[in-house]
This record gives sequence, C-alpha cells and structure tokens, in this order.
Amino acid sequence: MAIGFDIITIFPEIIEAYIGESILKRAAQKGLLDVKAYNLRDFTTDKHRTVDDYPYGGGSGMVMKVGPIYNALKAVKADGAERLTLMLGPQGKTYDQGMAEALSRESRRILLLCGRYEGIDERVRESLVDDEISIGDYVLTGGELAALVIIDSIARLIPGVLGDEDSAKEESFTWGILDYPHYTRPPEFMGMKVPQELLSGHHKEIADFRRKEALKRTLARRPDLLEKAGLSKRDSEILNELCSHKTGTEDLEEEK
Ligand code: 4H6
Repeated sequence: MAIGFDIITIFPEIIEAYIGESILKRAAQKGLLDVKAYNLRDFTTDKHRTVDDYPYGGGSGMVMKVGPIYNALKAVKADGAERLTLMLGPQGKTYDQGMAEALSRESRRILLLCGRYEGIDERVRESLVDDEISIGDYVLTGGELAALVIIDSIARLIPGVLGDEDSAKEESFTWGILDYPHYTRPPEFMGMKVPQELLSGHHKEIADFRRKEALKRTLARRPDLLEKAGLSKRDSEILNELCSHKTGTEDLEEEK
C-alpha cells in the first residue's frame, strides 16, 4: 500500500528539502512513498520563464498564468496514470484528519498544485483541477507548506511508514478527541510528579486514567469535538461525572 505525489511549484527545492529528511526519506527508500516535485518554470515557453502576469481589471499584485500550469499538468499526466488533481488555496475545503484518512486509501497518484503571488487565474480552478483544499483559515505566501502538510499527514497513515504497527490502531481508538498527556523519566522533575496511576503498572488503571484525561482535556479545550466523536457508553459516564463535579476541568483552567 504505497502512495505517490506529484507537486507543481516554482520552488521544488522546498518540497525536496523536507521529503529528503528523517521519516519521510525512509518511507521513500522503503518504496512506501514517492514524491516528485516539478518546477513550473520548466513549462514556460518564453525566454524569461514567466509564470505570472498583471491582473485584468487592475489592482495590486500578480496572478499566476494559466498557460504554464496547463502545460505542466499535461506533461506530468502524460504517463497516463490515474491522478487526483488538487490545488492548495485559502478558498478550498478545510482539510482535516478525515480527509487525510480518505486520501491515504487513494489508489491514484495525488497531484498537488501550489500557487504563489496574489492568486491563480480562475480558469485553473474551474477547468484544470478536481478540487481545492485549504489547510486552515490563514494566508500563506505560497501553497508549498500546505502541500507538505498534506503529504506528511497522509504518509504517516500508510502502514510501515512509522514502523510502529500499533500506533495507527491506537489512534483510531482515540480518533476525534484530544490525546492523553504523555510522560517519560524521571518520575519527578523540579517537584513536578508523573501521575501515580501511570507508575502503578496496572494496565486497566492506566487505560482508564488516560481515557479520562483525554476526555477532560477535550471538554476543556475543544468541546466542539465531543459532538462528532464516537464515544462509548463508558466515555459518556466519565463525561457526566466530570460535568457533575463542578466543571471537572479546574486543573486545566490555569493553563488557559
Ligand atoms: C492559491 C490561491 C494555501 C494559493 C491564492 C495557500 C493559504 C493556504 C495561494 C494563494 C496559500 C491554506 C497567494 C493568496 C498569496 C494570498 C497561496 N495560503 N495566495 N490555508 N497561499 O491552505 O496571497
């Protein structure tokens, strides 16, 4: 179960630099991940390798031209492989873990188009891509960081990429709520203690403690997630208990 990405960008080095490091590099070496970055300027036809132009109707900033993007898409797709073509932009559908999971099951290669300047000629959005994705409600100078966020979040869901077979299983169990707090040695640091439940060695007690802490945090910081989360009967009981004991989140309130 491998996955492939094609990235069209005026800064292929940004993509290559990140993919060429650490865990994603190993995934690529293992044949689980294939990322190819293409320089949009290689698909221009003028001497200056122009990818942008002045906006019709005037105004500040430049707009990415449709011609080079069309040529790049045509050249990348020339191998005839099935592809899902996505552009990254602040006006797209908001990306989340559910979309990452759906895309991790894609059999097609995923082609990501990264915009720069003030935006991309609207005809690209209308006719040349399948969809537009946004990684969140903020503006970036270019789509490259958004493309890397998408590649990274999908790659870690491919079995064998993290090397830890249990992690995906455990994640699906806690999916939809915030993670529980983590601790490692020493058991006490500058007076701050690791919760005794974690030192007990009782697996049931540890699991209950973690679930309760995860629910407590979610209630305090992201109550919106609780509505959509797939909670068990036991989870609902824990939450009811937390709600009845005053707010049950006093220990989190000082963190806010
Ligand atoms: C397409 C259209 C993604 C791409 C416009 C990209 C935020 C996200 C971009 C633009 C991005 C996101 C160019 C508009 C710079 C603003 C590149 N910004 N922009 N949230 N920027 O996923 O000016």
